[in-house]
Amino acid sequence: LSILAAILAIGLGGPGNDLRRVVMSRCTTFLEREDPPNRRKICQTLWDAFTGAFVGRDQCEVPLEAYDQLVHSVPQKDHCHRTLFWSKTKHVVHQFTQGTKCLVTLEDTLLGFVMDGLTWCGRNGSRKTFTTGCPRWTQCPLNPVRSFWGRVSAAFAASACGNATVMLNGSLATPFDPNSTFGSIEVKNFNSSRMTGLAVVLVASESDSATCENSSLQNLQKALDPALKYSCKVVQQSQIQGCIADPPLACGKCW
Ligand code: N1C
Repeated sequence: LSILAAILAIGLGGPGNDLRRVVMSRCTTFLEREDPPNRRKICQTLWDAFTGAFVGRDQCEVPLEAYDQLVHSVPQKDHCHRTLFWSKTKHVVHQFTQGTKCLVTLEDTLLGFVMDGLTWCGRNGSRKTFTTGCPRWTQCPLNPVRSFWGRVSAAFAASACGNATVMLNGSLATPFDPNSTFGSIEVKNFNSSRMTGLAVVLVASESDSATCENSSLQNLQKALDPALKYSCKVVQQSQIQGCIADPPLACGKCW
């Protein structure tokens, strides 16, 4: 059996095999923590649904719906009152969620965890997966990576319930960018019968004059269903770092 496996590995060698290895190993690592008995089966299903979305397709013609099956094929948990969205604050956000375990971002769920930082695409008429020579984010709108994040972000936002949080970058002139994934996809997929409110944490550094009166935040407020309770608070980056270094016993006591 191992000889057969070796021959198969050589036969399937080259681009794509690495991607499969990374995806499968991240998937099993993630599920180890949650420990469902059938994780190999779940990860194989994930890989099949994932590659089904883009293999054999032109690398600029992968619609968001191509990932519908992937989104529906993996188990999803509810994170009431714990959902954390972000835009242009990725680094501090993930330091925070990993350090405190208080809130949950898309990268703390199976699909986000597995695909974070990866690049992939297919080619017309090829059964292979590629990780180089793929379009960049802005090169064409319907590229496989961008469509993936669009589709899973929509699902993540639609599943949010209770009071959700978003960390925005207070050092920018426009902390709420309507063209970002958060602004163009997540906000539009909030379900106000599941969600009760959105708490904006405007992450500021000492040198900037971030305020909740920023006009882009007024636009965010206008874009929300009036049924959602909106709040905003400026929080210094140093305070978040302090919280990561010394997590409070009760989540929610960081700011
Ligand atoms: O465009 P953005 O931010 O507003 O997207 C962030 C928003 C988050 O709330 C996430 O739920 O959308 C979701 N999301 C990811 O989880 C994610 N992980 C990695 C969106 N994009 C994600 N990436 C990569 O970050 C993606 O490849 C793209 O290049 C950036 C978008 O980050 P942004 O502009 O700071």
